[in-house]
Amino acid sequence: MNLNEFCEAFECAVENSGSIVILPHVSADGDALGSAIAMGYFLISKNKNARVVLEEPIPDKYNFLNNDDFIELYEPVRGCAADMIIALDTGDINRLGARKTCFPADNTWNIDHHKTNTGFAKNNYVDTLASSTGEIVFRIMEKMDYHICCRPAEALFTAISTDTGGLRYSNTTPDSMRICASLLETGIDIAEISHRAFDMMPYPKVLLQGAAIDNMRLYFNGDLAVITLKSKDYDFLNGKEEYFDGIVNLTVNTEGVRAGALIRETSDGTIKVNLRSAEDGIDVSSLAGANNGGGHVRAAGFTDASRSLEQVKEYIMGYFAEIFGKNEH
Ligand SMILES: [Mn+2]
Repeated sequence: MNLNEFCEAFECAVENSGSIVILPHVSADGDALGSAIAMGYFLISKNKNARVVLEEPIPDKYNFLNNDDFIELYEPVRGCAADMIIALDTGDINRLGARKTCFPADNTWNIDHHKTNTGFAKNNYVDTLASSTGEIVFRIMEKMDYHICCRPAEALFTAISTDTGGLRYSNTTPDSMRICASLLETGIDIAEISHRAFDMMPYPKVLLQGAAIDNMRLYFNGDLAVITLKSKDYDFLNGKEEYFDGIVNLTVNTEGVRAGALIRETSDGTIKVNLRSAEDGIDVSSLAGANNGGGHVRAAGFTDASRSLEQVKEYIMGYFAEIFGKNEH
């Protein structure tokens, strides 16, 4: 289905629906939240009873997007039934978490850019060349003659800029930049949005970075960086797991490092491993896959409930010893 056909069908479905629920994926990131919130403003402008229903509370760093009462937390008792349901930035139905029970067969819509999208809705629009779902949502709104400004413009800029690392990652296209340029023309404060989305950190996260750097060691002449953290090393987080977002990048952001691992003990004793590779020739998803985890060539992870932190570290060192062809502990 091309964009024109999709928009025609989508417009018709919106017109014929009174209540519409918008679902971003679990552990919603900037793209999922920004796209969903922008879509909420759009549908409300069409006088629809629209709600964005989230699996978890909005992470602190994106709280600036939470300006309206149409954004709510999922409550199983209340459910999220509606005339029309739209999943955004969600590759497969399990990424809806508990809310997948509100995803019936009829009048469901799936707008996404993940290559792995399973087409789980009745109506699917998946553009794998788009940098972000925000970019697709922008195009849909443009086609439907919505005047994008203010809050929806901020939400879409957040979506596109976070999925492209501030228009720096290889998924950034001339189109992503053109769309961001037109969002900028609406008068949004991109310095403020970027500061909140990329630079600003709550103090516990600053402390976490410090702990991670303190516990990072280099091996194999600097080819591999490993951060190990016991749960007592980060008890100041008070369980805010979202602060771990991006911490593993400290490994491959170190000059010369070709692969990195963050190995940490969680409060229930299981070990969580985040892996990064700085080159396509080192595929960390195969290491993750061999341990019932998953991910991409350069970013992957797994959880281990049977081994200790030291054992997992030993195992990972053994794996990379083969890749880097040296023996060192
Ligand atoms: Mn996305």
